[in-house]
Amino acid sequence: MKLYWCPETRANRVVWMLEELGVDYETVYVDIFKPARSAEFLAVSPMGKVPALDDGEVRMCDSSAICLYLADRYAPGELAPALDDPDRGCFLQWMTFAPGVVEPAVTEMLGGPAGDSRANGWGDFDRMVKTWEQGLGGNPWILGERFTAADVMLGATGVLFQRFKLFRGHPALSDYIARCERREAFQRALAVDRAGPRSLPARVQALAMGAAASMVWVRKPAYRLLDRLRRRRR
Ligand SMILES: N[C@@H](CCC(=O)N[C@@H](CS)C(=O)NCC(=O)O)C(=O)O
Repeated sequence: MKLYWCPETRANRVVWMLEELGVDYETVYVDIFKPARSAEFLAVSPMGKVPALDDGEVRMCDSSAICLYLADRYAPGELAPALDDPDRGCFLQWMTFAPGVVEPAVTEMLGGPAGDSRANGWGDFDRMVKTWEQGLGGNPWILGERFTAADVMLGATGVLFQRFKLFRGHPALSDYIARCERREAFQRALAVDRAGPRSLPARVQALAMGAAASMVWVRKPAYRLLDRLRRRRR
């Protein structure tokens, strides 16, 4: 199995997933900061984005699709509830929550005043956090007592955004993210990332991310205030 990957990207979700599964894989480094993309890679990932997976006859991209595929294929009934399991529906809902709701809600909140929460599929940051917390409902994992691929998707996304301290004031969510981070497979995935190559632009981006993370406490309240003023005017 070949994983097209770059450190400190969404590819870490799949590395974590593969480590949970304990299957053999090799990583193929793609420097996403350079425009060049090999034809071999583009055949697996038409958008030229990581992660992408080549598993013999199966070639696919997108972290949530890959994690779902891997769980169904290599750990059915364990990391993915079986098709006839009543938890299957909820599992699918949470599998798409990270890319469909968490990512855009955070990007919007960090990037500027909010749009229309009713029209936007992700609602807004507060609705997203509330829903995630309610979903956990005091349980260790999103489906209750069992850890699944949905926790890989949510946990990896949570760890990334926790760097921006976005979940301060949400202890249940912070605890959940810390619990994900403590998993041995997560730690192994982190080691894979840390051992990976880093081009100069990647290092610059990491520095910029660090700076943005510390700025967030200035930007966040300012955007919130702007947003409230806008809503009042509507
Ligand atoms: N929805 C995709 C998003 C993949 C994605 O945007 N990957 C970024 C790195 S985190 C990338 O490869 N960017 C390089 C580019 O767009 O050229 C997923 O979850 O896999």
